[in-house]
Amino acid sequence: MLTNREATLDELRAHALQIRRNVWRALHAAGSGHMGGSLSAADILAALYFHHLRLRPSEPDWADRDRFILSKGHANAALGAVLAQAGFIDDAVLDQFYAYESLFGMHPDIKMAGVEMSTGGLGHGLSIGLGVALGARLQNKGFRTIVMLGDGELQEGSNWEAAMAASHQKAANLTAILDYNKVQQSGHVSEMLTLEPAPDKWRAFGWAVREIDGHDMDQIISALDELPYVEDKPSIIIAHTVKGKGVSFAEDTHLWHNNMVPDEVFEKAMAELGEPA
Ligand SMILES: Cc1ncc(C[n+]2csc(CCOP(=O)(O)OP(=O)(O)O)c2C)c(N)n1
Repeated sequence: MLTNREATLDELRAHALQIRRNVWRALHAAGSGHMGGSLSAADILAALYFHHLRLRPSEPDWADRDRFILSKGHANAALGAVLAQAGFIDDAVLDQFYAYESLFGMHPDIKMAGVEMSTGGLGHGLSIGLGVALGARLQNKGFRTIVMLGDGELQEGSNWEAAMAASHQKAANLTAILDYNKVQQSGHVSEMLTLEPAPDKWRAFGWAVREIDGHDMDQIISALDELPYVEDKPSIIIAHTVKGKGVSFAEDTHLWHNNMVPDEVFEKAMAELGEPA
């Protein structure tokens, strides 16, 4: 089983750094891609795949595995990176990002080992995750379902239908993680269509809410370990993050939501990130 509850915080931080490096590697190979939302999610993905999720990389379809759905599918470079680091796919696949006939595309493809759901059209992951969680209940299975959402993505009304239905169903085996990086494709969420007061909205929809710094590994681990927060409610971790985290020119701006990656940009990004210790 993959879950390694013995991984130290420093080891998890090193995994997160490696995810960020592999995101840039994949995007550089393709020439472009979504860096901002991939980098903001890296610490959470490291904690999920190297601490929390019960998975078997050699048996990706293991019936009792936990399910992780990347609803903000445009961050697939980060998902591919962590799947390679965890051993679901070959490391060499990272150099095939967005290549013709590659399963590692701009958005997740369910045909790739470790990918639970093809996503990319925003606003569907939470409904799908609720269905999976209810399926687990019907089958008396103990696996958990976790869905990662983007803040811009929450402008899709389907999320709120799923949120309502999940609390009505008392789906405590469903967790949402909001990668709350405050920036969407064309600007800051607060200027485009604010989500605030985000925690109050989720509470009003019947969810148990925890707010954390989504780059603080200690806080991420505690938030995951303490799930579910209330016995008969779905939980949401509102993770405050920085879009483009780790590379100064890409931080907190929509300009690096999705961009070209010529050699000089790649080299600058890798130099800023540095090598894992
Ligand atoms: C239904 C739908 N509309 C539009 C898009 C194009 N799109 C891709 S990413 C994105 C912005 C998403 O913003 P956010 O959820 O904040 O993502 P993050 O900042 O975490 O990358 C948009 C509009 C899409 N993928 N799906």
